[in-house]
Amino acid sequence: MGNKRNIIIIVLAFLLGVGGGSAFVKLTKNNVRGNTPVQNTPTTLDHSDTSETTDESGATDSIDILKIRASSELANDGYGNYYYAENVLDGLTSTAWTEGVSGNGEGETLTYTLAALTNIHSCTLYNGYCKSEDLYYKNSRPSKITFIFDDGEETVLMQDRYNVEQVAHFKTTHQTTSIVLRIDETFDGSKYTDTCISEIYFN
Ligand SMILES: [Ca+2]
Repeated sequence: MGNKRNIIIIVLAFLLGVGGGSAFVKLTKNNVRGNTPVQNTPTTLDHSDTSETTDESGATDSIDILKIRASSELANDGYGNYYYAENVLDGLTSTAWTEGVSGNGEGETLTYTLAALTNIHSCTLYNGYCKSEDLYYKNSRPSKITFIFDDGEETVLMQDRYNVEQVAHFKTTHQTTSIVLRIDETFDGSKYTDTCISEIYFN
């Protein structure tokens, strides 16, 4: 009888153990899947995601360009050189956006559509066609540019320097969902009236 009782106790303990074990597993899965408490637990990643990309106004510091559109683009030259607006975003100083109207392109624009309300502090720009020094001076390059944001505009004077990064720090941090860059005035090219910009970054 004593042995039988012990066996029953052992079997009951085993069943309880298995049951308890499986309940524990389910609870764990539920915690992972149901996950509100888990996700709300601050982690380094979650913290940096929220605190570094948005401020109190909901504007983000990370530039996410949905679309860039030029008011005009010079047609390709038939030798494999293209002058798309996107050339200012490709990381190459050897490619440039070139406006495509007659004259030096005063008034021509690049329009950026951003994914969200974004803080814009400055613009970094490679002026002119930086594929070579010869091409830089043969083509025109902006001497004055106006940047138009949702909350206002700023005009910046450019330097006439080949293959040099120029940084324009805006007077104020602009909060905007779009940016229009307008060529106001140019340094004239020695051979062509096409105005070029090789690279543009916003921060
Ligand atoms: Ca480029």
